[in-house]
Amino acid sequence: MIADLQHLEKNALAELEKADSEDSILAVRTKYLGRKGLLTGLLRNISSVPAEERRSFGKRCNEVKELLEKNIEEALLRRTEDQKAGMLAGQQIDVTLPGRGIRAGSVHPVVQIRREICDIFAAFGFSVVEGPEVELDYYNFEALNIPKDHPARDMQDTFYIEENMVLRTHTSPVQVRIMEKVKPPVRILSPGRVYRPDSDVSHTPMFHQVEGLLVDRGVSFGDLKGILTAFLRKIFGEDTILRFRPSFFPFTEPSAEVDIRCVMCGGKGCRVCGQSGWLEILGSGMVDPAVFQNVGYDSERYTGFAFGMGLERMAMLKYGISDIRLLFENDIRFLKQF
Ligand code: 2NL
Repeated sequence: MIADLQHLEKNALAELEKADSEDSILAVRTKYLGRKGLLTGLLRNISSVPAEERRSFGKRCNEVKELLEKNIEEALLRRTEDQKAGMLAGQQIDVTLPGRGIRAGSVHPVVQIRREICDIFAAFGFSVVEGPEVELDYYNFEALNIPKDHPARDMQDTFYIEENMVLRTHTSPVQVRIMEKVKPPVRILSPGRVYRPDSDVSHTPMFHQVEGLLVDRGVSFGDLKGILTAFLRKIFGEDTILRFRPSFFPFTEPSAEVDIRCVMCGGKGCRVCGQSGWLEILGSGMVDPAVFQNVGYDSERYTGFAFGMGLERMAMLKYGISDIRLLFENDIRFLKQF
């Protein structure tokens, strides 16, 4: 047994000497020190050594084991050092390769269109204002002349936080809060997130909106048409054709929906415009006197117009995006195209 051990030690050290790769060094370790290794085997059979020699045999075994472990560790270390030295000597690093670029992000299409809209209205003299997304029932509905039995106030159409508190369904409450604080003239634009419990191919429970409001003495429906026409032509091109179509909102009277000639088919009729040749792009109207009364404005003295639009829809039409869900998936391959 002692002779076996000496033999084993000699062989192991010789094999380690020859091992020139990490794998071959590790193979030596497995062969001698592994669970089924040769040295492990010798130790397991220690009972076949005469009792009076067992102590010294065991001691020798441990010495060999420690020596092997130390040499293997050193061999591995040497390998790494050799590798580093090789790299530093330029064997594996080609310093003439171009550096790895830092990938720049891109601005989300909804943010791009929001900035574009805010810039256009800022040039018209509008201030950009923001407000809370969790809103009192009063500001989201009551002050805007939306009656208690209106379908918009149904549990199905609004996220309720508490009986009198909701996730805002539009950004109009921001404008109501401003009107409570400042006297006319008022020219404001309120972009932001809004929430409605719809979810299907063309609706997401959270989306983005921009609303605008202008109040002053002598503001007419002609001013509404002029401003919105100038705005839409800046967004969709100077030769954009539009139409104003009668509509209804509880907070405006009269109200109008604004359509543009379909950007996809030019008016011939296609899938995007549902064969009508027109695309609904925003809602608008003259502020209802009831709203002015709620914020303490004298509706005999002041008139105003307001409008609202969905940003996802604007971005989809402007950039030719066919599915609203693409705007929410955060797939970089999609987003970096804009
Ligand atoms: C739409 C329609 C609209 C308004 C929003 C408004 C705000 C105040 C007073 C009166 Cl404080 N009106 N906002 C008016 C007409 C239409 O939005 O289709 N939005 C996506």
